[in-house]
Amino acid sequence: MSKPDFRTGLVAIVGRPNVGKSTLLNALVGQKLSITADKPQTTRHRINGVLTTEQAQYVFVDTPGYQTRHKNALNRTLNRTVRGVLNDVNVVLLVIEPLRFGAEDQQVLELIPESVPLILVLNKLDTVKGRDKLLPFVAQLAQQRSFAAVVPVSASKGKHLQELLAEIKQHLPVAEPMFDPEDLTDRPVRFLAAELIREKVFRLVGDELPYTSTVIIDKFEEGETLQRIFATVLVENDNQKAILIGAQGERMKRIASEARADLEKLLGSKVYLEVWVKVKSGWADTEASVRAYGYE
Ligand SMILES: Nc1nc2c(ncn2[C@@H]2O[C@H](COP(=O)(O)OP(=O)(O)OP(=O)(O)O)[C@@H](O)[C@H]2O)c(=O)[nH]1
Ligand SMILES: [Mg+2]
Repeated sequence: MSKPDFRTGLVAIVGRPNVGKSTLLNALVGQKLSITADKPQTTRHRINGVLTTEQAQYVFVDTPGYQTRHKNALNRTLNRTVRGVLNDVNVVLLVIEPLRFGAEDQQVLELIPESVPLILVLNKLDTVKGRDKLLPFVAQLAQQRSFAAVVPVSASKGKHLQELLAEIKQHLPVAEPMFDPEDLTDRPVRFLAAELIREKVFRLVGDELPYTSTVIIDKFEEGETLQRIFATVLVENDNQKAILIGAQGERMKRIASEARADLEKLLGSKVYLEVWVKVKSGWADTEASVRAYGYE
């Protein structure tokens, strides 16, 4: 039974690519649910992360970084995901990097309906040298939009997250929780597994592979002590396949073994993981195949 003044609501996390939205979601929820990398467009899906405290349930919605530079079907789909999320949440967190507000940030700001309380989150505070510059920077932004609050944080260092939660809570409606307090996400384990493998591909292959690789789980066999997972990484051409596999299969081995270690942590059991690489050219270019691979 929850308290009579218990609050519950949806909190969208939006911003241009690479500002640290997913790192922030994971830090707020206290579990790695959304993959992160030092590369734009790491996040491809809307992902809910749930934090339940004594007084409130925050349902955070991580979204893909909004950008209009690349214009294929995958990007159109990602941007549509961001716009869709903005219409049915109680609070929006616009994440930016401090002292930096460019055309891409501006585009995201303009998508946010005036009717939703908007909190400006200045992430990566740890990277800022002249903190005295923050005030005039924020004052200037506040001239074009009124923010419910402005909160500087460091997601990766876990700084000032309590202040952020306190600000968010004020804008959540009094309501019963939507999720069981034990639940951290609404995404199935199969999805989280595919994402963890994709993270390793992103991180270990760096810029040699275009951002269009994707992972599908072919089979997930649940056992009492061992989970057997069979996955395929889709790439665009043979050259990318060779890069991903690496000399003597070294790179793929490392991707699979790092993914397996994360999966064992996530599932709390032993994991047998097999990862194959397949060429499927142009998968990110047509709306039909983007949908077929699970992008809504
Ligand atoms: N120094 C510093 N780095 C951070 C902080 N938060 C995130 N990062 C780094 O910023 C990079 C991008 O983080 P992500 O969380 O993947 O960013 P994102 O906004 O979700 O990116 P997309 O999903 O691609 O839009 C990663 O290398 C993070 O480690 C922070 O508070 N301080
Ligand atoms: Mg992300």
